[in-house]
Order: sequence, then structure tokens, then C-alpha cells
Amino acid sequence: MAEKPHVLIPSPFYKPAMDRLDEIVVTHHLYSAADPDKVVDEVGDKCIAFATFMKCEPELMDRAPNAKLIANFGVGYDAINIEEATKRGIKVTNTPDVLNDCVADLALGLLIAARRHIVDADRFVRAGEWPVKKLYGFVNRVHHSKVGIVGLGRIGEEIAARCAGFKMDISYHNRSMKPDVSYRYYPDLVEMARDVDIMVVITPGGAATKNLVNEEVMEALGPEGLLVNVARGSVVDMDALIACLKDGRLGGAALDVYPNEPHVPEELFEIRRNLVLTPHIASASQDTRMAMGMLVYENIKARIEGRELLTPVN
Ligand code: NAP
Ligand code: 8YV
Repeated sequence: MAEKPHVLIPSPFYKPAMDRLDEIVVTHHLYSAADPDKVVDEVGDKCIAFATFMKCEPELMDRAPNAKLIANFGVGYDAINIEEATKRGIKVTNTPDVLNDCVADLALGLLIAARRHIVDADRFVRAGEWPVKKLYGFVNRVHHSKVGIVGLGRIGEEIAARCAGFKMDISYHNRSMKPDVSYRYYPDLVEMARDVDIMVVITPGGAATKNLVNEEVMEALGPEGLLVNVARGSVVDMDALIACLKDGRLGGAALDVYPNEPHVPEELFEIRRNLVLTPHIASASQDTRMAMGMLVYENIKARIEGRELLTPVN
């Protein structure tokens, strides 16, 4: 029987999905190897692909010259240097669509949790404050509020569909208007921020969207406004966000993503009432992570069998 092809895994993803790969390839887990350099020296030449979550440096590409596929576990591939991969004739694939519902669910969960102060109210009950203070206080409603989606793509459209279920008035900002949707389009992000109560950010990361949501946008969203970010930490100016939350220029925020994960600026921990934080878990249900893993698997299988890749990005 012919030896299975080899695949390098520079950074880990959902373990059951990595285990499935062992059915069709021999995997080399660099992130947990005692001496990753030695592993690459030994097997680099015979590897036909990389399977990874957001990590595959050009130096590593050079050390596995026959690995002509980077199968990224995630729809966002901003951390992979596409230009360098393309220059080397390496195809990159991602995991679109299978996570749309899961990410949209969490976006709405964060939106409601932050708008209705669910997390802080839970803390209020647990801390025994209810009998002492009698009332928690009053917050802004979710239903019939105005939401602006920054990045009405595959996931953004699912977020919009859920917002419609909450009777919200929906607008969006993209670089270009979508011909097939009836939501109000704003070519200008500040203008949209001025008009809405809640902004949900779900664009790709990378240079084109770095600090797209800046101080001016946050000030336009205003003291009663809520910012939800499930895109990438780089899309929101973190220093401006901390400043605007601290001095009340922005009403509240809910974040799943941060500029320097897994590190979260400690200043955020001091902000309690109007801030909800999750650790990049928007796609983290078991079935969604497995579906993402199966796309990694199917792309690698297609590469082995010389078939067209399922979800190429370059
Ligand atoms: P998509 O279908 O490509 O949608 C992206 C949307 O963003 C498009 O509507 C695009 O419209 C808009 N956009 C792109 N660049 C923009 C810019 N510079 N300014 C304004 N709008 C811009 O992508 P998707 O599948 O929905 O995924 C979106 C992103 O969500 C991913 O890339 C990833 O970073 C993030 N994500 C996060 C998690 C998580 O765990 N938190 C999970 C999944 C995905 P135009 O092209 O017209 O501008
Ligand atoms: C990650 C994501 O891939 O798909 C994306 O772009 O950000 C997430 O789904 C996931 O967190 C991998 O661990």
C-alpha cells in the first residue's frame, strides 16, 4: 500500500477535526513538537499541504517546497500572507458558509447581553445587591432599535435576518451596495453610526479594514450607542474604544475579538456595566467546528486526488 501523504500543522484547531485528517494523511503537529525545526527538516520535503488556524509563515512555506496548499481552519485568512503564498504557487483555502449561523447566533447573543446588561445583572444578583439596592435600573430596548451592520456579507446577512426577527430597523455599510437586499445602504460609515443605535462589525480583518471603526465612528454612535465586534480585533481602534467607553462617549460594547489575542487589555476589565467580553468563540459549537474541519479535510483530499479545491481564496 502506498504511503499516505504528509501534512504540516503549524498551529492547532479543533482536535476531532485534526484527528479526522489522520484517515487520509500523516499529520505533523509543529505547535506541540519538542523540536519543530527538526520535524520540518525531516519531513518538509514530503509534505503536500499545511492545515492550520491563521498561521503559516513564508519561511515555513520555503521549508516545505512541495506543500502547495494552505488549508486554513477559518473563513478569515487575514493572518496568512496570501501574496507570499501565491508567489510560491501555493493555493489557500478557507471555511466559508458552514459557520454563518453559529457566528450570527453569537453576535445576537452579545448584542442582547450587552444591550440588556444580562452579564452585569447576573453579577448584581450573585453579589447580593438586589435586596440592598432594590432595583437594578433601566436599560435600552433591543426590539425596534436601529442596527447598522458593518460588512453585510455571508455572516452579516445572517445577523441581519436575526435582527429582523427582533423587529429591528436594519442598515448596512459595505464598500459597495448589494443589489439584492432591501436594507438601507450607507456608503459613509460615520453617517450610518450617527443614525443607528447599535453597530455590529463583521468585515474581514487585514490592512483594508484596520481601525475602520475609529474614534469618529464611536463618537457618532454616541453615549447610548452599542458596538458589537465579531469580526477581527484589528477592525476596531482599541485605544479609542477604551477611551470612549471610559468617558461615556460610547454607551457600550460587546467584543468577541481583540487585536492581540489571547491577550485582552486589562483596562477593559475595569469596565463592567456596559461591556461584555467573550474569547473568540463565535464559531465554537462542536458541529460548526467539525463542519469547518471537514472543509479543511475535503480541500486536502481534493489536492491529493488532483481535483479542484472546494473553497480557494487565491
Ligand atoms: P464575506 O462574505 O466576505 O463578507 C465580508 C463583508 O465585508 C462583505 O459584505 C464586504 O463587502 C464587507 N467589507 C469588506 N471589506 C470592507 C471594507 N474595507 N469596508 C467595509 N466593508 C467591507 O465574509 P464572511 O464570511 O461574512 O466573514 C466575515 C469575517 O468575519 C471573516 O473574514 C472573519 O474575519 C470574521 N469572522 C469572525 C469569527 C469569530 O469567531 N469571531 C468567525 C467567523 C468569521 P464589500 O466587498 O462590498 O466591501
Ligand atoms: C476561527 C474565525 O477560525 O472563521 C474565522 O475567521 O475567526 C473563527 O471561526 C476559529 O476561532 C478557529 O479557532
